[in-house]
Amino acid sequence: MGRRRKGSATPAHTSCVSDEPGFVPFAFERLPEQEQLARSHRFLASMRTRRSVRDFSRDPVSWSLIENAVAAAGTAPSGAHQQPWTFVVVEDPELKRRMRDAAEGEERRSYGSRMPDEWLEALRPLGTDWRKPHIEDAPYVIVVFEQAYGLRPDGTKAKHYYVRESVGIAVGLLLASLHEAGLVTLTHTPSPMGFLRELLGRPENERPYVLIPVGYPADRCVLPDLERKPLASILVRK
Ligand code: IYR
Repeated sequence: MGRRRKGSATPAHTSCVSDEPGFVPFAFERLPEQEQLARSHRFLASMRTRRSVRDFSRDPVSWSLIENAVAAAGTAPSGAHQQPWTFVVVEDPELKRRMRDAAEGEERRSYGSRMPDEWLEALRPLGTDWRKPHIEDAPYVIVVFEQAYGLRPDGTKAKHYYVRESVGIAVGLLLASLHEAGLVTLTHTPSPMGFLRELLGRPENERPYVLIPVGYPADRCVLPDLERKPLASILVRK
């Protein structure tokens, strides 16, 4: 960012050819405009069909789709390129049952007394409650952990930067990749979700960020009738 060669006013990134150690040429393929537009429209049309799903079928999903999606998520930009994320993919039925039990225990308390009326009111259109069958029904549950700090081999801590932002971007790519692969997901944040670290045996520097059941919608699946904000209300051009 704004990196300048010593003793020069020219930003280094104005040229993609560099003989500086630690830098390599960027093999960038510039697309014809027609192709750019076609790809951009195709991606938008696809993303417009993405929905958060709460009723999952128990149909199996090819492991390669999950692996590829996690690999795609791992391409996300991150603070200081520290890649402060771990994706734990759970398929073991017993482990999923224990995650569901723990999540439902917390959610029962949240819906029962911890969430203020305003919050419950905001969630009403989504039709959510304390029951979380998707954690057991979905063939895979991806639990994303943020690495609050790094652990060096000698056990000392390395500061991580922009962890939440970095992991949020990675999760966006993960969701888009799973959607492109013809799967459905739910971005679920059981509250609180500290129990996931212990249940999944993760180290002390990792914090659960989100839990994502992945699979196919159940035959009986219904969705809340929601609309997305129009472009004119989210895009400001100056
Ligand atoms: N964690 C609860 C409540 C919940 C909160 C928000 I913000 C949502 O968008 C949806 C649900 C639950 O998972 O039910």
